[in-house]
Amino acid sequence: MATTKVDPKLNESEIKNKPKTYDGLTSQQLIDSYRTMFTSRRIDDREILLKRQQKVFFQISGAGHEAVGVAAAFSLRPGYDWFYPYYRDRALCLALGATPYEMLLGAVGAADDPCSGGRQMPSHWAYKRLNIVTQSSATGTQILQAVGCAEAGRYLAKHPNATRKAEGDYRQFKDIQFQGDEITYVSLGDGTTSQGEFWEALNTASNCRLPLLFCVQDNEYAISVPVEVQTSGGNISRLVSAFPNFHFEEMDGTDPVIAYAALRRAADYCRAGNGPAFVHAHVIRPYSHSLSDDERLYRPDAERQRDAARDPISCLQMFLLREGILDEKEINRIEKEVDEEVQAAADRALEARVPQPESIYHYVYSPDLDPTSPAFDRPPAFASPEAGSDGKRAAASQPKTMADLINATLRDEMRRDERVIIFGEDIADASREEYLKQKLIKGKGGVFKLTSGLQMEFGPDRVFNTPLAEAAIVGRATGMATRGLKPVVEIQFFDYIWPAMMQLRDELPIIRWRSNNAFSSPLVVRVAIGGYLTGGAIYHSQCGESIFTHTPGLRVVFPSNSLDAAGLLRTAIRCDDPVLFLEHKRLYRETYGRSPYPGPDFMVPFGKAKIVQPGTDLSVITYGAVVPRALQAAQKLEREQHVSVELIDLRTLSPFDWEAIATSVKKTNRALIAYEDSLSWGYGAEIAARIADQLFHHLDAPVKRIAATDTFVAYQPLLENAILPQASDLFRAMRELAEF
Ligand SMILES: Cc1ncc(C[n+]2csc(CCOP(=O)(O)OP(=O)(O)O)c2C)c(N)n1
Ligand SMILES: [Mg+2]
Repeated sequence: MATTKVDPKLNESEIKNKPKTYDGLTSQQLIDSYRTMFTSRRIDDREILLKRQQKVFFQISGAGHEAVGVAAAFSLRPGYDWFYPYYRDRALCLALGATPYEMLLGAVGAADDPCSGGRQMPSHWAYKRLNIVTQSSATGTQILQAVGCAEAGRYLAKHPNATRKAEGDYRQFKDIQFQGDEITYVSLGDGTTSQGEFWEALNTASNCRLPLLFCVQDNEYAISVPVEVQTSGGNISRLVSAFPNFHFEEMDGTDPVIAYAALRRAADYCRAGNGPAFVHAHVIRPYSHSLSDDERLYRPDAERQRDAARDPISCLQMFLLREGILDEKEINRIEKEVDEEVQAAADRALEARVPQPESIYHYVYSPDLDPTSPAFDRPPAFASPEAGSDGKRAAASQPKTMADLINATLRDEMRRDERVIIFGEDIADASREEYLKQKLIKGKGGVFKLTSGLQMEFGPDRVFNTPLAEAAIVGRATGMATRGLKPVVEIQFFDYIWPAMMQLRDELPIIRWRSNNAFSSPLVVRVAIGGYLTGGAIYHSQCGESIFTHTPGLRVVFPSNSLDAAGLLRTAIRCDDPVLFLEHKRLYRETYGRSPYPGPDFMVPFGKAKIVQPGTDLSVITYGAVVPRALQAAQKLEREQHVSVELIDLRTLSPFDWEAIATSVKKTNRALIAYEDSLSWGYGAEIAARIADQLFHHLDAPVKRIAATDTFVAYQPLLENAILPQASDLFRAMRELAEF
């Protein structure tokens, strides 16, 4: 371990009186480090014991990683900086201010476990007061969120007015704090550097010079897979060294003095606004991966003993003795105190209240703001054509396409709420702003032009293009929303949403639930979806909405016309939950369902279907681009065979309007669910099952579904027509059901 040289500028008496430091750490800080590191290890040991006694249900340790954690905590500020740690960061969290009792509450799954209220495994840290953000078990998903967190800090420093609370929307419930020179810390293991999201995060942190401190804790194993299999050449520092704007450190992370010096330099670099830092800490993993793993199966004794010789706890103990900072008696006293504290904390935690089964539904969605409530039901205020002789007013009263109204709604919401920011692929007018300023170009504003003109009005820090990386779009947005911003991001085509699937399934929708309401990430993901494009083919025609309605915590919206799109998008932006907003490409510029702009306050609540046409003989339940096709079929059936069809447009798929369906089916006694996605396992399966289950006695015919074939959509229009449900298919299905 290194001892600092004394500053040569000091005079002799100053030198004498100046307390000796060790690369900036005082003796007291080293003693505190020892206490924290020892506490961390002892909590692990206690949990292991409790697991063997079956009093806790999982254990993963921070053993071997204690020194780097404590050093990071000394270099950063709890409740000021932001932290996206991972499960080995027990010592970091203790050093930042989490207590052994809090940690043991997590181990037993207590109701008052501050990390998750017994919902997550232990060592999934989340301490709101310390700005330690909830994390999942999925390795690496925290990294892009940390990028978004760092971006949010920078944005808020530039837009302090955005932090103001406002009545009547999510802002009322979303506190914002920022410091201006804060750092975001994110840690991960060596194996996790293999995840694509890690590289996406490095790229954006580098390109945007974000104050983000990466801390890779390299214990040379990812469960049983050694580092040379994960990382070409076996050293991650070498691979990342070409990223511009970074400060790099690679050091022995088992030595708190060396680790502190490196982390301090890294933190200073970030805090000064120079850009991100990458700290590569070589550590050990003396306790196997977790209690479910036995490393003796893949690591020979000699290798394990080599590691044990570098154990940070015993090394620091020897250092303290050698330097005369503590004697044996004092070390024994600290260890005894720690043992007593951990024992007492464990005893208390074992007595703690457990969560009640009824609580499982708490915090799936915001408890504060219900987007199905009347607060989100606001009538349209159309501009009247007579009201003004100016051309503008007259134009506003003209029927507008869905594309126009989505654009207008985004614009009005951005004017109203400075927390709204928009990003995605190609959504800016032009990233090379000078071309716009010199009026050399008109600007793009989205491949479907839905965001056209927004960058020009709101500037490039509120409307910007991202790299072609869907996980990064959603992950960054999630981090920003955790801090209180309201990202409204775009996924260019539903067919390409899949790189973001980890973020959309394992992260965004469950941040609130898994943190027991300590954190939330309300944001909007707009996605161009669907087929009927004549040539859209496999990769520009997909639906697949049921994959997302199957995810608790996510609201899923699918409008069929301009007016609903405007009203539902506004609700999506103002509500307090994450929303997947599906926009059918074929409907963007359709003549069907155009509407004048309904004004800046028009809202449609979620979970309220629209009766497109009332009827008495059968109920057709549908949404999206099937609505106009079903309407056409229903009108023909009425004309030709006097069958009266009640046509229901669900508008939102999660939540959905069961009451409207039930009321209709009780009246007509026949139900057809029509949707564009492939038939099997689709959205209609759930609706059909519910009808069969709950309305069985009201049915005069089997519940029917009509949907696409169980194939992808083909390019050749003849094939496309055969695959997707057409008005003629809907007509036939309705007629058969009416005749049953
Ligand atoms: C995306 C994902 N894949 C697999 C796993 C299972 N898993 C949990 S930890 C882990 C190894 C992580 O190794 P590393 O990043 O080196 O961290 P360490 O545990 O060594 O500190 C694996 C494969 C997971 N949690 N998430
Ligand atoms: Mg590892």
